[in-house]
Amino acid sequence: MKRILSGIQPSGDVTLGNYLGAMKRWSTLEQTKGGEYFYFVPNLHALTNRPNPDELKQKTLSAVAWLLALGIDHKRSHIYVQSQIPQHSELMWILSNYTGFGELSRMTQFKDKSQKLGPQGQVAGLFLYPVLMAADILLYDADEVPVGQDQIQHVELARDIAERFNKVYGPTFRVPKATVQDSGAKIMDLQDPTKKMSKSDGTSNLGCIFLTDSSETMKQKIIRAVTDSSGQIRFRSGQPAVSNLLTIYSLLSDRPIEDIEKSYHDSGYQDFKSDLAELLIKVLDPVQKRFQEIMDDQAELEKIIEMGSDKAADLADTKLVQVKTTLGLL
Ligand code: AQP
Repeated sequence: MKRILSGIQPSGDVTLGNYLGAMKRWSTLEQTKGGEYFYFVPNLHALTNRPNPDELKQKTLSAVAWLLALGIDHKRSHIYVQSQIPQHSELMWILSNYTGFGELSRMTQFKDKSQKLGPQGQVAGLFLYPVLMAADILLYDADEVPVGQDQIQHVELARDIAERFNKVYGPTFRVPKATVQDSGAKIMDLQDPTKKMSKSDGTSNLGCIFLTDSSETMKQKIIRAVTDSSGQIRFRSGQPAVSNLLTIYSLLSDRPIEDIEKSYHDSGYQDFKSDLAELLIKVLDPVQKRFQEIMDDQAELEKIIEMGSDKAADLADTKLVQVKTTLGLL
């Protein structure tokens, strides 16, 4: 049976980019494809930012709650939290010996974040992040990893590591493949459409819509989103801001972009944005309500996490024992 695995980091509040670029598809996959599904919260990855402990705990619980609120069924998918399964870290150490320093230095996300954070933020964890991600994937023998565009390179590294290991020791890991959707794999910042919408940019960033934003805040962010100078509602490479808004509209409404372009052929940006804001609020309102209900019953939420983590830990343990035996580790 095909195994599908993906995760959402608790490095900030979940964004519209996370939702439209990756998470929306996860629940659809669960419903339409025959397979085994693994959705987890990689909270160890979030340590690269040295988060406040209370906030990290809260964001981890919220991330699981969003997975559930967005329609992932904990009875059909394994939902778990990375730090509860120590095998992730142990496999990471093993795999780090099959990963080149040069390979890690070339990771775009490492380069971008290093630049953004400056020397103080350039911790070894940031450098090794893709190896931990490879362990997250290879530990469960995932075949497919549905991600946004920014994570393709990391999944490809996991693939290279698996192939390298298998070549030396014989078939040990399934070789994973990143899958991305045709449209919306990179939702851009509403204030700077040359930049990816990112949760770690912080809640004060007007260019990033968080799923926790109030209807009024969402509306303001859409209305104040930058546009292009042509005044036309067209999807074109020279119009990154409007193209991004059209992509968001299309994903929220499940309508093709050309269809939306036709509907707004004679309209101005103001009408288009106002309709987009209304659509966004309509789509997210029921999800926000479900999220709140889940968060209000923390005992139940923790029970779901415990159950999911227990099951995932069994699978992880079997795999790690296999790897350790292969390597001659007692
Ligand atoms: N802007 C985006 N457009 C499309 N997809 C996106 N993803 C993230 N941002 C966008 C996808 O969402 C999934 C979960 O992301 P993650 O938690 O693994 O972290 P990330 O990729 O590093 O995304 P962020 O939100 O920008 O987090 P920070 O700020 O901490 O780096 C992934 O599949 C990702 O591709």
